[in-house]
Amino acid sequence: MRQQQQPKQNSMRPGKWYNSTCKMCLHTCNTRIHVSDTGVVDKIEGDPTSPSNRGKLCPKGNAAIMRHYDPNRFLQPQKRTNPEKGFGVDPMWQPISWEEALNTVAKELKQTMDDDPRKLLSASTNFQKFAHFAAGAIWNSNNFFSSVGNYCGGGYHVINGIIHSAFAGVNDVERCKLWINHGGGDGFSSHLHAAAQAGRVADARMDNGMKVVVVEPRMSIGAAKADQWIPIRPATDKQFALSICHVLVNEGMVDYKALKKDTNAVYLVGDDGLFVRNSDGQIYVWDAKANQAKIWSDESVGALALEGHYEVEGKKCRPAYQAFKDILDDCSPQEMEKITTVPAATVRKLAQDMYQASEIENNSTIEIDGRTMPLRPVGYNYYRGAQGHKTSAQANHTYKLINMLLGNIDTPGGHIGSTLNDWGNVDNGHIQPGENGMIQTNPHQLHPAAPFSYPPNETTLLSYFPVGADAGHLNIETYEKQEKFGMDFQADTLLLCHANPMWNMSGTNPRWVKMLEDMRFIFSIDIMPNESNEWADIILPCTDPLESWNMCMNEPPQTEGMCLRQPVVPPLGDLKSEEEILSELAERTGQLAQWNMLQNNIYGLIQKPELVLEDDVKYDDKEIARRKGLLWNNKDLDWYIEHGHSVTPRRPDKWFRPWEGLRLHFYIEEFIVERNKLQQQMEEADVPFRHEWEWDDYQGLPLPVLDPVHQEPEEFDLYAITFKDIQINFGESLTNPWIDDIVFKDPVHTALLLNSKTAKDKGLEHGDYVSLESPYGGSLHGRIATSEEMHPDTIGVSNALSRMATQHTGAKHAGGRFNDLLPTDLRNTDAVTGQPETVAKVKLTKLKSMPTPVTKNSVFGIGEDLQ
Ligand SMILES: Nc1nc2c(c(=O)[nH]1)N[C@H]1C(S)=C(S)[C@@H](COP(=O)(O)OP(=O)(O)OC[C@H]3O[C@@H](n4cnc5c(=O)[nH]c(N)nc54)[C@H](O)[C@@H]3O)O[C@H]1N2
Ligand SMILES: Nc1nc2c(c(=O)[nH]1)N[C@H]1C(S)=C(S)[C@@H](COP(=O)(O)OP(=O)(O)OC[C@H]3O[C@@H](n4cnc5c(=O)[nH]c(N)nc54)[C@H](O)[C@@H]3O)O[C@H]1N2
Ligand code: SF4
Ligand SMILES: [Mo]
Repeated sequence: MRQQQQPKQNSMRPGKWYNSTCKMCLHTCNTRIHVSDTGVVDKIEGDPTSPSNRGKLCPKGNAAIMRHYDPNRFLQPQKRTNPEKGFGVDPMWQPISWEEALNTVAKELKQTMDDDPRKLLSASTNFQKFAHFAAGAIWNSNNFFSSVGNYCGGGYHVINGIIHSAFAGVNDVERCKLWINHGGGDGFSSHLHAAAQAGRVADARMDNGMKVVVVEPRMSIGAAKADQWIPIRPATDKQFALSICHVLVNEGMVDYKALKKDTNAVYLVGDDGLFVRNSDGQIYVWDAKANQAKIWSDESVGALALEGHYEVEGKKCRPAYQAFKDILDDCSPQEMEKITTVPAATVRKLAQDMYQASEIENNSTIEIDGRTMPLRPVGYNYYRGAQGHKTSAQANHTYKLINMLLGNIDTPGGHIGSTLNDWGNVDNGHIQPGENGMIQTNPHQLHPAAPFSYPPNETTLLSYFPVGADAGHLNIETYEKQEKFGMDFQADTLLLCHANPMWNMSGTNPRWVKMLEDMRFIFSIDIMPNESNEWADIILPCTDPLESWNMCMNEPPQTEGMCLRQPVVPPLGDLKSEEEILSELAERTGQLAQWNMLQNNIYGLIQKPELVLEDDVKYDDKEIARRKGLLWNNKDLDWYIEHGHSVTPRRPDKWFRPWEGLRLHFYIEEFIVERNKLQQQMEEADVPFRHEWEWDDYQGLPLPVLDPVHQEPEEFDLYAITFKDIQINFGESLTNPWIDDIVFKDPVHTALLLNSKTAKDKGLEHGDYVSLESPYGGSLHGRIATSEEMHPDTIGVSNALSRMATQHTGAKHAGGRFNDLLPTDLRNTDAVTGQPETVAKVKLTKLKSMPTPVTKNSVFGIGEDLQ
């Protein structure tokens, strides 16, 4: 690794540095914050002692100063005095005391709880305070009202949890030689600790000659810097990955040894999709030497068969690998090219490059910490763009299968599981043994499963996704179609805490507006106005990250350890921390013991009796932070204040092959088992929508079936995609002047991106005004920027063009909200995981001029930067 640089002290007055942790995205880069002797925060730098971000921050990290001093921040509790609610309607906030604010909210919460707790919807989504995700559960509600974690990772987290009991996946950058980024910005612009990974990837390319290949419809930052950009038609990612598998399998470019030893690819699967078992429940494999079936653990097996068709216990069966090979017969690169538009030769070459880089042929090994392991320096990395589609479970499974065929899962150089936070304790591993020699699957990374119920208890239909999580967008479906879904209650209370569901969820704005209009009571715990809390009846203003305590660690790649956040300046107003507010509300409603129990369990404090929160004490942010630090490494706050963090390189035993001796799930039998169970439950309860449930989404191995987004009427001939970028944190950072300064000068973020030839074919020119309409009633408009750097079937809509908030004077409105274009129906929802489709089919119409702005904040003029 290159030499670490010291932070530079530009334009700062004399003052003091504090150790802290960034919170401009959900990750946890270590920072140093400088406060002048006059009490002004005038610099934020990366902490050079951090093995994670090594003294570096991304542009968002530095811009935290501007968020802190944002004149729009909420500085005291407020109540709405305008009874009328609506998009663009001034709530006429009036300052009130904390007593009045807390009592009002507590009274309403109590009423809802006594009436029917299911009527409370909760959008509480602070990843750095994971217990707050369960805020609704303080008042016994299981109804989650957000697409956080689901829009991006509905399928991703489930499959990571099933395959290697992990939350995310990341390539081993220190040893990787060929890094594939498929629909994700890792190492360049987004995903895991972007500021930390950008430096590591750059080092790996300079120092180790690592090559990068990017597969996506848009020339992203990563694609522009990569050795190869493979433009792909949106939402055909699964088919692309299956064609890679086809080449690897049919050309014998496979780590057979790893498949036989480390996976269940040798287990025999029957035509019913279940493994063939003996009367003791033990699974059979085929011994090709003895030419007979044996139990998986039988030491006399001479040669494990990966291929062939057999009959065992009266059932026709084949090894899981053979079942996959049979599926791949229909997935040749030539066939898949018709769908993906990626030339067959490109696929073949990439598969060959990956195999060569994998060092399977040389049987390469490496010794780390006295442990000899295979070395597989190639990783197939992917995220939201590749996985955010209807058959998401199958898509994610395919990407894992590529990695499994190359024998690189959790293996040095390869594709490694990254955990969320190891349940707060450095000694926790994340792997448990499961049945029949396999690892225990762990699909519920975001939300525990809910027991089956009809009528449904959850507005997200949570209990209909036994391996999935909260499908936030379904809130609107179950609200609008109560009869169809058999809903016997209607939500009327909304808790917003660090949340912006009105920006983040799919479905047209008027639909969500109608739902919010029907709410009896809405309250928000936030630092500033956004699309959602402008509907609130009460605002409970909280301290921001420069004014509060926390101790956190969020899916760090390569490292582990707790990161301290401490107040560096006093609160700008009459503010309380989120912890204080939630504890006050819990106490006033008689739920304090419940809240402390949730925090004990979710943060893992129950692992050390001395750290367990007591039932009847209100804990503030400082005390929770202190206990989280003690849980990790027995260090108290004074130690953390001095050191800033306990981040170290990740312990190799947790990082590499922590499941050694167990088998990974090449074949996911659990999907078939859960599908059968759910089918039976729905049948017995006579659930009316069971015939609409997409049972075919459940597959033990992925199929090349097309997602419904490709079957929209022909006039919708373009695929609209959205994207983040290194300087953007969703929509939220787009009220920050430093961020705006770099975003709104860039055509990538101010225009709708269209391929030059496509534009010409449609009679359009660079800078023309256009509208986009989706088959689901949503539309947006803007000016196009033409470029060779877009797939010809794609139109790109940056997150910068999606703000609608009217109560924040800095929110710049463009021509709509991308998510208005997206469907919310069951047809476009993965029936396994609840993942919604995040690509929209649209038709494009040329406009004579830009429509009249709908609000005073509209910035349609931003397109002028194109000229
Ligand atoms: N800078 C930054 N980093 C972040 C965040 C942030 O807001 N900003 N948020 C964090 C969070 S919560 C998440 S979930 C992650 C998300 O991290 P990513 O998944 O890396 O981010 P996205 O921009 O959502 O999607 C990645 C890419 O997919 C492309 N894409 C869109 N549709 C398709 C498609 O159909 N196929 C393919 N192949 N590509 C497509 C987009 O052009 C985009 O470049 O990032 C985390 N890190
Ligand atoms: N069009 C489009 N839609 C998307 C995405 C996309 O890229 N494009 N990304 C999807 C993904 S990956 C995700 S995870 C979601 C994210 O969806 P969002 O809910 O928008 O996530 P955040 O930007 O984290 O912001 C939530 C709100 O928290 C508030 N906030 C910020 N800091 C604090 C704080 O310290 N305390 C409190 N109490 N509040 C604070 C801000 O008002 C902010 O608006 O959106 C999803 N939806
Ligand atoms: S990657 Fe996230 S945590 Fe790191 S500096 Fe950027 S915004 Fe902050
Ligand atoms: Mo996300």
